[in-house]
Amino acid sequence: MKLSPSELEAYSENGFLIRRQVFHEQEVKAFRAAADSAAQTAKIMAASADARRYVLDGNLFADIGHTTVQFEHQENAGEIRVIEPVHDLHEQFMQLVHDPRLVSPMRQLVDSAEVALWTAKLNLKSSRVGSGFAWHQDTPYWVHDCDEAERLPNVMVNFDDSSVSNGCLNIVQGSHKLGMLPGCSDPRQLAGFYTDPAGFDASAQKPIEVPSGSVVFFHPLAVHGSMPNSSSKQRRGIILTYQPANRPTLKKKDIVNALG
Ligand SMILES: O=C(O)CCC(=O)C(=O)O
Repeated sequence: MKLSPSELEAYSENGFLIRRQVFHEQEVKAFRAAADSAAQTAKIMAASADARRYVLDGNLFADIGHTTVQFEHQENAGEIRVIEPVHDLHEQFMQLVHDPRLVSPMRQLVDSAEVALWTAKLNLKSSRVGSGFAWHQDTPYWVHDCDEAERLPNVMVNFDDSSVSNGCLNIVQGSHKLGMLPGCSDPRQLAGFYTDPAGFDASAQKPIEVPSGSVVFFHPLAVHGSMPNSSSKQRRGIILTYQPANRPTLKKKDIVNALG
């Protein structure tokens, strides 16, 4: 399960690395069911009296304890876009945190004998209504909570076949080498979190078009984003982010060392 020298070389050159169909069809079916069930749970949580609801750039968010649920824009506000963290909302996702197919490569990418979870985001993108995500790096979200934000590699597990038409992840090849880039300065409330397009070459973008069950490891400094889902097919996936062992998670601040 370890990454080969050529895979490690590709990751350090490109800022990402794809492994196709790592999870087989039965496992992927279970992930899809878990995603749908977590979304139902999150809807109930977001409607509860404990939820703190707010709107940023036209999108409804709800914070329930340490969990943040982000809904789709206005007219599709019944649909969930992101749940973070999601690993403790479903046993299937908790097991995935410890799966050696993710943990073994992560030990190499984090450069640590043992690793812990940093955060886990469920990214849902419903057919026709699923929104895009503008170009961004992850480090600006994390630098205030972690002294080593460059040591927080991601892995996205794709639950559906992912293509440009259903809004697959897009990564700008080599952009992780540019360091932390300036954010945008337009009137959007979250503008500062989106990378200013003047700072990188968007023509180097690579759409991660992969069959379900495939995984993509990517660097926290890699500029990435996605287009809206214009197809009749859903695009669901989870992004798990790891760190050296014995460090607290981003939001709940508990320690979730990976067993795999
Ligand atoms: O779900 C997507 O479309 C992109 C996800 C992403 O870029 C992120 O969660 O950082």
